[in-house]
Amino acid sequence: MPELKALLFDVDGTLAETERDGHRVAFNHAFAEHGLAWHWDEQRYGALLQITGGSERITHFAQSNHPQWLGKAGATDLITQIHQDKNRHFAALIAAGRISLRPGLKTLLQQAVAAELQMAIVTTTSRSNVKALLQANFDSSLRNAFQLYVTGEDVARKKPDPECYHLALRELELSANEALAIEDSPNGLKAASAAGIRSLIVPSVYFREADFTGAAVIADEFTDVSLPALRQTAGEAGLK
Ligand code: XBP
Ligand code: MG
Repeated sequence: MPELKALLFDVDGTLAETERDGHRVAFNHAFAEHGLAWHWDEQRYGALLQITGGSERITHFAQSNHPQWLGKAGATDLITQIHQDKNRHFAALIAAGRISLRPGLKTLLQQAVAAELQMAIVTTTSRSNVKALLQANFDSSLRNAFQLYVTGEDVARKKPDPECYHLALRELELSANEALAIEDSPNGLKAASAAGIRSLIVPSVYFREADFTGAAVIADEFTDVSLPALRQTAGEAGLK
């Protein structure tokens, strides 16, 4: 039975509640900055999370709600610009301390460092967003504990496609059953499962009622998770 060698962490919703209070707010700032009377309230944003990737999400919204705007010359470039501006607003919100880490996360990371597990970030958000979040919330020793960062810029297809997880396994030279993915959403679970990796699911606010069939472990918060218990439960589910 293979030994658990690595924890692969998703970012948005998993490390912190970045979606509702961070990205959503930042998208709205960017829309206003571009003179667009678009506003994503909490409920609408929850539905839009089915579409992963910030620029993909804006494009999908425009296709469904503002097709004429999308048909204009230059709309694609404008979406790229709005997305970049959204990420600038997101970084400012993070730097202002508006988003805290999910409870219990740091303790689990410290336990994993002490156990000499490998740790990686496997997200399809932009690299700049990951850097902003980690810079604001982790000291250098915890930041350095992640030996690999796979982000949206590194893949052609975002979650639920497994490409990011395949890439992480290749880079870490691990087989799927030596790693555990830590995710908050059905799209994240699908991505990990499609790569053959088992998941610990810590649902974020938008996914409290979601279907996580196939997860190895489901916990409300990291405070309910300890590394020894995780190893044991994951072991019962096939890891050791
Ligand atoms: C993250 C996403 C991202 C964020 C916004 O998914 O879907 O699009 O919402 O970030 P996951 P960007 O947590 O599964 O990686 O605007 O940088 O895409
Ligand atoms: Mg997520």
